[in-house]
Amino acid sequence: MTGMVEQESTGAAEDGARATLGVGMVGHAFMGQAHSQAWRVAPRFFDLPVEPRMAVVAGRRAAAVEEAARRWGWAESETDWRKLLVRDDVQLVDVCTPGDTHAEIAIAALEHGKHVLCEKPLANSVEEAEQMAAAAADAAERGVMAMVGFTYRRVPAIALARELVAEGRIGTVRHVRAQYLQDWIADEDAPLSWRLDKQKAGSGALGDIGAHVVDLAQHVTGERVTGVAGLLETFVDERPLPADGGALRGTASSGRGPVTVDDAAVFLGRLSGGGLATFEATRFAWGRKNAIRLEVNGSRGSLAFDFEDMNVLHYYDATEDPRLAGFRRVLVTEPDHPYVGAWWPAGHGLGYEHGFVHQAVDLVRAIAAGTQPEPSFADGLQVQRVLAAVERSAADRSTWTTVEES
Ligand code: SOE
Repeated sequence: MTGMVEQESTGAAEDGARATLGVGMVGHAFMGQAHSQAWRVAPRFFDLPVEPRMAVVAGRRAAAVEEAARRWGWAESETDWRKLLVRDDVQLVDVCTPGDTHAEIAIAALEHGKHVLCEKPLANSVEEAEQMAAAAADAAERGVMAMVGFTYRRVPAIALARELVAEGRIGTVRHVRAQYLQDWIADEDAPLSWRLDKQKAGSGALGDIGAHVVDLAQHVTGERVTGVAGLLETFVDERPLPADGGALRGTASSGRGPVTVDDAAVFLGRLSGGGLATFEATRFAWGRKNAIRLEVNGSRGSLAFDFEDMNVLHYYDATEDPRLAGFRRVLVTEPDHPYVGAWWPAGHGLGYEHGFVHQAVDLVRAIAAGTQPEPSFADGLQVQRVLAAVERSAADRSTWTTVEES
């Protein structure tokens, strides 16, 4: 069955026939676990037009993928992801593998008429991202949808920030200050994760976490980064080999290997509306665990967010009486805030995993409605072009570099 939602009896007489969307997920490490949780929880808290069904998870090692299926609630497991493409009970393929396999899996799935959710960054190169965006455009004509997982868009405070900018509450955007700060490899003896291997990950901090803040800056402002000047640095160029396949915050074994990606990226950007942006992405910021900081200054006010205090958005209204004006700390935990009404009573707060649930909800609703989910593969390609421009600029030693247009 291609791209369609399957009509299936739930077996519960009072429910009658209920439409389901069979999901097949590829990869079951950190992102696979976050996505599993989302597929399981989404239909319980949100009213969905179709019920996601966790049909099958794929992974290369039989014992590990069987255990993942059992633990995370997948009905079956497979050791060959290609088997998912020919299963009638899979309508959506969820790609949670390292970047070097995104293009192959996503394009094959789209060609087999499966909707696709693909982890970020979309690909390891602009060329691959172009092929993926082209495959997605073709598939969309057949009603088959593709979405890239820039999950932080679905944090309620970020969604609220976007609404406020769109409503004109801070006026014309003058500045964006965007940082993604982590410290999980600040220790020089932290093992060589696959995220430090260019072959697997494409780039380092730039693609892994810089991609998120490029997407967030563009998403919140509704603008595009049109040009950049950047620096990339690798502080530690050799590390102990991992004992456990290169998991995030994994353990080291004996032997050492080269780091082939950037450890940190710093760049300036010009926004399509004329504003200026600064970006910083690093895993060497001791004490910063997952600090995604976004500040937007406009002609009438400012907004500021930090993921380490993710239920809060700071808002400054420059039109207020100057004697009383000041940053307002908005607790984004009210039923009127984006996504929040589906969860707990006001004030009880959400966490990291909820963004993945909201992503699943928005994707399922778009598929059921036959509309293009966002961010699309074209959006993922555009972010990839920004990353590539930063790499070119850094290689040329800070030459101003225009971001290519599609
Ligand atoms: C590792 O830096 C990582 O897991 C990223 O790959 C994710 O995209 C981010 O959400 C958390 O950190």
